[in-house]
Order: sequence, then structure tokens, then C-alpha cells
Amino acid sequence: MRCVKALQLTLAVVKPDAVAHPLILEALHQKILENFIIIRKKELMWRTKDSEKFYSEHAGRFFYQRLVEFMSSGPMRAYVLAREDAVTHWRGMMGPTKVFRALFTSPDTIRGQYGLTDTRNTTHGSDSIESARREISFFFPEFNADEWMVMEEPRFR
Ligand code: RTP
Ligand code: MG
Repeated sequence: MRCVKALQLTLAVVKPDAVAHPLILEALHQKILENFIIIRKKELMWRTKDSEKFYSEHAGRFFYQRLVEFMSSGPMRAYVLAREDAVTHWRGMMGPTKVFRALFTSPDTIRGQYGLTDTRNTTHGSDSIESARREISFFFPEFNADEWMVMEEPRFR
């Protein structure tokens, strides 16, 4: 009996702090190539209202305003990525949200290596399959996730 694991999609974003540094951007691209199949990729820049909409779940929190300003401060690069357990894998590669924690507990992660502050923390990754679906359509409205998303448990053949 052979176990065939389902491909899963996630959304990864290289934030403005990392896009501003060509060597960091290239290093992150190489890490992505080594770990995922790239399904879509684009460069874009948000207006303030895009940033407010995307992070609306954080509205009212103390870091919301600086997060919104930062995420619309310069170009970003967004990816739709595929592999087994893509959501968890990319979150693991990114490391903890807070840079202090990333530095001391997970120095080999992306945020441990390149994170500047708790806001300027290099990358974004969807935190669940449902978020991935929603966030992919936010960044790639023309992308039909239904043709790709495999929601069920791994199948045994
Ligand atoms: P992300 O959504 O960007 O992948 O990061 P995350 O899940 O690890 O963190 P989340 O709690 O969703 O926060 C979203 C982004 O808000 C900024 N943030 N700043 N204490 C702070 O100043 C603070 N806390 C969060 C970060 O840019 C974080 O990635
Ligand atoms: Mg998050």
C-alpha cells in the first residue's frame, strides 16, 4: 500500500523590509525554490486601504497602525506555494512572529536571520488552509483555488 499525500497551497509574502534588500530577497527566493513548487508569483505595492483590509482582524491592537503603514510603505512579493503541509512548513521556515523570540529560540529561521522588529519581520504566511484560500484570492483574485485546493486528509492507495 502506498501513501499519497495531498499537495496543499499556502500564501507567502516577502514584506517591504526584505524586498528592499536584494540579497535578502534572493536568499528567500532560493529557500522557497528548495522547499516548494511556485504556482504563482507577483510583485505588488499596497495602498493603505489594502493593508487595512488585509489586517482587519488586528484593528484596534496597539501595533495595527504601524503594521498598516509598514505594509503599504514599499513593494512586496507574493507567492502561491505548493507542497505537502505547505501552511505548516512555511510557518516553520518563517519562525516566531516576535523577532526577539526568533533570534533566541530559532536563529535559523527566516525571521531569526533577517527580522528587524516585531513589525518589520520579513515575511507573512497563511496560518491555516482556510486563511490560505482567503489570502490567495486577496493577492491573486484571478486564481481559481478550487482547481488546486485539496482539503481532505491524505488518501491511502
Ligand atoms: P503574519 O500574519 O504576518 O504571517 O505573522 P504572524 O501570523 O506570525 O503574526 P500575527 O499575529 O498575525 O501578526 C501580523 C503581523 O503584525 C505585526 N505585528 N507586530 N508586537 C508587535 O509590534 C506586532 N505584533 C504583530 C507583524 O508584522 C506580524 O507579522
Ligand atoms: Mg498572521
